[in-house]
Amino acid sequence: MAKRIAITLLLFLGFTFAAHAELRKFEMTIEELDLEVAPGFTVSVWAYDGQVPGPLIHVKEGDTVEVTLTNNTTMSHTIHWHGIYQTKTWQMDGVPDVSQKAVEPGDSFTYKFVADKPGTLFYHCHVNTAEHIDLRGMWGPLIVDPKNPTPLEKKVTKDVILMLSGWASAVAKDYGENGLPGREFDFFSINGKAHPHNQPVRVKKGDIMRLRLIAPNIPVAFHLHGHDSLVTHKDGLPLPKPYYVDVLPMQPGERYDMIVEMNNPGIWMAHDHNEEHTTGAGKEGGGAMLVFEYEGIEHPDFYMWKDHPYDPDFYMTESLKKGYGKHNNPSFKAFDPTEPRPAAKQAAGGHGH
Ligand SMILES: [Cu+2]
Repeated sequence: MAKRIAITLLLFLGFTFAAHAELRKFEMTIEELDLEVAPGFTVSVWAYDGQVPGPLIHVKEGDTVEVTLTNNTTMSHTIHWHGIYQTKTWQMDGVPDVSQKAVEPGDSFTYKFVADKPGTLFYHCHVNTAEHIDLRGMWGPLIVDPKNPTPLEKKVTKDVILMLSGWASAVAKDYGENGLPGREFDFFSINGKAHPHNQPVRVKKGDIMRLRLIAPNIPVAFHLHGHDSLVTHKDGLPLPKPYYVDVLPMQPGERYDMIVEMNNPGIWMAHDHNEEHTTGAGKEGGGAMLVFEYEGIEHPDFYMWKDHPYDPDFYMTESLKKGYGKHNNPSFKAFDPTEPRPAAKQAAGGHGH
């Protein structure tokens, strides 16, 4: 009798858990394409789903994630799910010759694991990382919503993902050999585009904005003008004592969540305070920078983005609202250099400032 009750209880618990956790099944490819980081500067990339950053993967803590990766490039690759514990699934950790054989050109591999760590995670290739991460844009965001969000997280009205990275123009077109010798970062970007080729973030007074900062390959000193930011999470984990900053130092691979009360209407710069990261080919005014524009503030004539066409999903804000799934983003599309550029792509890339 006791045994039967125990089994019934186990079945009930199992059902209850299953009712909340879902299987999230995706297909993903890797494509050999060119990415326009800045006008006139393109990089040969291995792009997850043909885009840099790779597609947003947004799931809930406890979900099972199944991704079938197909390698359409000339080199071998993997996906490492950075931050996931992979309890009893270490073979899904994406490290070539350690947890799996790399996925060869033309081959596929299916990753399946439980999203057992909540927060701002990311994924990246783990083959020859000094080239595949550093030079070829093989990274994308993995956002795992916690089962139990903090009270502050529940107040967020505007969610923004910023992936800050460097690029090496000297070896931009040379696949192989990890870009050595000659790899030196001289272009910098947020979400794959150098300022002012990227986008502003539009906010309104009263917004509670969360910045999810991800630094795939450069150290960062992120500075938002006019506001203090409350650092709430480090590498996905809630901090026991959140703290305020106006400059946030980060090392490659790190993620931080900052929550900012948007209480100071204006047009505000935000940038990497490593000054070389605000340059492109040695010229200042480019790189890992962006602007936060408050609704209702008139744009002065001198404002560089006065008539900038606005893309509300450039920082994945709209995609994050769409619910769980894999979200591709046309703004991050890389292109086939042997084919004519589609007109839409040229229009999106050709805005003035
Ligand atoms: Cu790779």
